[in-house]
Amino acid sequence: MIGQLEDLLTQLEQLREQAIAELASITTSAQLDEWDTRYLGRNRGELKNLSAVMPKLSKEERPVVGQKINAVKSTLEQELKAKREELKQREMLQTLEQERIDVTLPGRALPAGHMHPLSRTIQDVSAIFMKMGFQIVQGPEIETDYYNFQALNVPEDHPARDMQDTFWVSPGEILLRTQTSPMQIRTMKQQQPPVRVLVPGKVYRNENIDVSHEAMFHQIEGLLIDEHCTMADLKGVLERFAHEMFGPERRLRFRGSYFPFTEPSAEVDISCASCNGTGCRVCKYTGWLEILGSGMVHPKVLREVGYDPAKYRGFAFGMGVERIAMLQYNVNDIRLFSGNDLRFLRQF
Ligand code: 2NL
Repeated sequence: MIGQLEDLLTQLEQLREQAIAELASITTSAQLDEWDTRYLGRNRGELKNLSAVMPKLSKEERPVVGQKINAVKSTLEQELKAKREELKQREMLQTLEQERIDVTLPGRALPAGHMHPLSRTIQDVSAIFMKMGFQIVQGPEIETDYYNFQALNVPEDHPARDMQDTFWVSPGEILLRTQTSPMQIRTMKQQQPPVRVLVPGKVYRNENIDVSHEAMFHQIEGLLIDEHCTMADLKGVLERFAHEMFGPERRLRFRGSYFPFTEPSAEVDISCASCNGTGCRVCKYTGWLEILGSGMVHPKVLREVGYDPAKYRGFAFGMGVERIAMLQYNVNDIRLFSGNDLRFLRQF
């Protein structure tokens, strides 16, 4: 029996040496897992196999072999733990090496977009009037007949009220606003004078589409109400606007006109920038370009919003944003603004 015992102890010692020798050549976690199963595996591990003889040993032999098994097991477990740590460090270094980035490389530029030309024009016009104390307000595009027509003194038989010219949501009642003035009516009903507002926004008219007409376009309307407001104030404000917008050398011309909501009314032209007023193709040989419509707010409109026409006066004006942008950027077809052709848009 003694011979057998020594044999067993030698086998255990050899197992230890073999396992440690193999460990040295292991380079991956997967190989290490295999090693773990082969030597320390609870099911068919080499150490477990050698332990199987234990029940056959004598009472005296058992603790000797048991101690040796425990010693080998504990050594191998320690070695395993150390190797795991070593591999982890090595794999980390490898990852760091592989995923190395050059932080000094130039970045990839994201393609930057820019503002739509109509938004630019709205912003330019708004900035000029804001400097003169106007507040920018916006309102609903779906309106009632009352705010769009009745409150603005547009008579029952006015061509604008024709069922053909307006987009009705429910005929005679709800509509797509044909101008931004309904928002000015709402503003006046909400506050007492003085009022200085500028209302940019989309408006809708049932037009035959051509180079200068679209069914949806943009308008900017302005309104000022105060005591002692005269036509001279209207002219001064609009001249200041035209000079800031189109240049100080532009001259202005006020032509008598008619709108139901203003009295008197005037259309405003600026001298043509292409020919300086001498006549060319741009101004159709007139020397002048129409930029907006304007007038003194009709007393009926003032009374309708609850203002006393004997105490308060006001002026109002309206301009088509597309028309202004066409003059500003020399564009010859209104449809380009809503066409979203990038070859057009990228020019701005
Ligand atoms: C044009 C003419 C205009 C107005 C709009 C207005 C608004 C109120 C009262 C009185 Cl609340 N008037 N707006 C006045 C005159 C002309 O627009 O040709 N627009 C493109």
